[in-house]
Formats: sequence, structure tokens, C-alpha cells
Amino acid sequence: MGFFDRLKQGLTKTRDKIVQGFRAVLPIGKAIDAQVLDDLEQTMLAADMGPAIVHELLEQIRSQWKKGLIKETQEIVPFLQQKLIERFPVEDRQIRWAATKPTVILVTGVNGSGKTTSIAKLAHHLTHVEQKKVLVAACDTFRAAAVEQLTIWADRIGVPIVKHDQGSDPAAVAFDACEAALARGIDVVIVDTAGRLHTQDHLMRELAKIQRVIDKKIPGAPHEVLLVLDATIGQNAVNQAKIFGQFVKVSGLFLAKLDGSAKGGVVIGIRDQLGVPVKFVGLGETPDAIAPFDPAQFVTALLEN
Ligand SMILES: Nc1nc2c(ncn2[C@@H]2O[C@H](COP(=O)(O)OP(=O)(O)O)[C@@H](O)[C@H]2O)c(=O)[nH]1
Ligand SMILES: [Mg+2]
Repeated sequence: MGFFDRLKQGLTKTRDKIVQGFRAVLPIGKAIDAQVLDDLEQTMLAADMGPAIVHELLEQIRSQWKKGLIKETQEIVPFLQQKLIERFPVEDRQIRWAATKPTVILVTGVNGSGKTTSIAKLAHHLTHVEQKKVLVAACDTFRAAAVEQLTIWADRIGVPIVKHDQGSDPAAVAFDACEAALARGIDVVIVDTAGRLHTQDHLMRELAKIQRVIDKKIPGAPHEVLLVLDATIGQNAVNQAKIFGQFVKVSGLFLAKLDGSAKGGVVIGIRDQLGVPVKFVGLGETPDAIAPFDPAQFVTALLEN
């Protein structure tokens, strides 16, 4: 299955909600009026797209309508699609590759958001699609199960893993992983971390320490700090990311569990709300259930029947 089909399938719940909502408020052949636009606004808000962007898009539609450039309800979705796609700059989507290898990607987020699974997907994608040599670092030393989980994925995908015993210093694991990567000519190191909340002071300091150690070993690293967000919580994920962003400089988002979510519309507004782009989305529990974020594909998969 290609990325688009996978995306479309993964977005089923969200799409059903949006498409049904749009169908109800935008019946074909109806003349646009103020009520139609109000209903459309409510539908978009209900789809978790985010208040600011919804308001802005509605203003654009309203202005087109007032100028007589769009008149009937069926003209709205194509206009909306075009406006949405324009909002996501191309440069957003690239991983921030290091000038000299390895590139280090630090993965963070709250407990259960999907970090370890998303790392498996990323390792799979970078290995098989981008032909990179990947190494994973098991810096979630908090629970034995966490190291085991990553080990199983690494074996399945066929990438090396650097790990220590449970309870050991995650920064030391990160240090060893960087050293191993340099010695083995690895292209990308992906660092798993324990789930944490901003209120857990010691864990936030631990994350900073991991970053410092990585930077010391590989100056400028980590090149990418990916925050994994659970798409099933919709707009709450945005709030979570805002809080996280006060403690860690996040460079990209990995939106996991889109397949289980009817709130996938959150992707639409999240870039504007956070100033951080979505780089990948997770669409299931297997390593191949990943799609790089492609706005045109996303918008099409989301809005088209
Ligand atoms: N349906 C679905 N489940 C996912 C996805 N990503 C992660 N999960 C599940 O979410 C749960 C928590 O994932 P895990 O990677 O262990 O989260 P972590 O605690 O952040 O490392 C697991 O049951 C995963 O299988 C996804 O994209 N889709
Ligand atoms: Mg984990």
C-alpha cells in the first residue's frame, strides 16, 4: 500500500466525521448564505481543526462569497483545500539532517503517547524508504519493559540498538549510542526516552542532560527533537505541546494514532498554533504504519469522499 492509501485508510474516522459534517451543511447546489458559513464554521471547529485557523479560513471564504467569486456550497471545499495546502511550507517536512552524519533525533512526549512505536516506524521508514543506516538508543531506562519493547522492534526491523540495564542513567546510554554511531558510520540515531510531564522536574532536567551529553559527543546534536502527540486527544494535544515547548525546543511533531482518532482535524491548525510542523503521522501499530506529512495528500485524504 502506498502512503496515500494508507493515509486515507488511517484517516477514516476523521474523514467520516468531516465529510458527513460538510455534506450536511454544504448540500450540492445550495446558494451560500450567512447561515451556511456559520454552520460550516461550527463543523470545522467540531472536527478539532483549531479556532484561529478556522476563523481565518472562514473569513477568506466569506470574502470570496461577498465578492461573488464563489456562490454555491459545492465551491467551498475545493477552495478550502487549496487554502489549506498553501499553509504548509515545503521546507517544513524535511528532517533536519546533520551536515555530517550521524543525524540525531531525540524523541520525547508523555507516557503512552506512542514514542516507542513511532520510533520503530521511523527506523523502518528511514531504513527501507530513505536507505539510511539507523541505530536506536534505549534511553527509556525507567521500566525494563521499555527496553525490551524497543529491542523487539529493533530486531524485527533489523537495526542495531544500544541499551543498558534498567535503571541506569539515560544520558550514559545516549553517550554510548552516539559513540557507537560515530564508530559504525551510522546515518541516523533515534533516541527513545521515558514518558514525562512538565510537572516532573527531575525528568525534565534529565531530558536536558541527555541533550547536553549528545551535543558534547556530536556538536550541534540532537538535530531534531520530535514530540510525539496522541491524535486521539485532539485539541488537547496542542495544549500538551505548548506546555512541553516551554521546557524543550521541539523541532517537529510526530502525530501518532491518527487511525484511532476522529479528531485528526487537529493536524490542520497545529502548525499555526505551535509554530512547529508535523513531520510524520502514525496510522497503526505496525512499523510500516507511518506517512511523512504531505499536506496535499493529507488535505485530499481528509476532505474528499
Ligand atoms: N492505533 C495506533 N496505536 C498506536 C499508534 N502508535 C502507538 N500506538 C499504541 O499506543 C500504545 C502506546 O505506545 P508506546 O509506543 O508504547 O508509547 P510510549 O509510552 O510513548 O513509548 C501502544 O499500545 C501502541 O501500540 C498508532 O499510530 N496507531
Ligand atoms: Mg516507550
